[in-house]
Amino acid sequence: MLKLYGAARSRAVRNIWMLNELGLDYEHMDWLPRSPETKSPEFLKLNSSGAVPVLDDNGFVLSESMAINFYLAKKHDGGLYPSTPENVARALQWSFWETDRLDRAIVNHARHSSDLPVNERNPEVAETAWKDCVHSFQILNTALEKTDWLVDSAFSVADLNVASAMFRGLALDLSEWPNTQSWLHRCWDRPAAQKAKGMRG
Ligand SMILES: N[C@@H](CCC(=O)N[C@@H](CS)C(=O)NCC(=O)O)C(=O)O
Repeated sequence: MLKLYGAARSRAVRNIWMLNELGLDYEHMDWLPRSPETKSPEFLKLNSSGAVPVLDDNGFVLSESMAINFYLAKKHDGGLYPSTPENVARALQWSFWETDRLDRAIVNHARHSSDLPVNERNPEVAETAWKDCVHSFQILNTALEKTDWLVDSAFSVADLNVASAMFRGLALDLSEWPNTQSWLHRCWDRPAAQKAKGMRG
């Protein structure tokens, strides 16, 4: 039985979306980041950093949300794992790019412009993060000029990994980057994504 550790209000939402796409049954350990459960010795044995998400596939334990999605997409045939080495590499390229350039920026922007209590917000952090986000929205906009999807001609793990990390972008006005905006909504309109979104409460 597959077991996923991590609440939908964490990066685990990416893996919940993937599990939904693949129609897989799983046991959900609905734990928030930094919750007491994630500090238990049992969980620290699975991931010594204490971070979620973590996947346990019958004893094969994996952390890192992007890696978990590549593993699931490869193992279970849902048409989301690219079929050529070049396209696998391209999907990895986009996933690493997202983690490196956008993941922290989009979270920092949300936290320091709206999520944190007003007295904990730092406008300078929000502003720097926004500049990084804008740069990334432009890169995506250029990549999506002539295609609906990031890799090849169909939705894949690449779109899922990047779009899921851009969850907060759904609430932003991205009309300056129309290709990015329409792609983001095209991805999140998928039933598997909507189901994962609904679990965020
Ligand atoms: N790069 C990791 C990041 C994991 C991560 O930072 N998870 C956060 C929740 S979204 C967490 O558990 N933070 C608490 C901690 O690190 O103690 C991934 O994509 O899985």
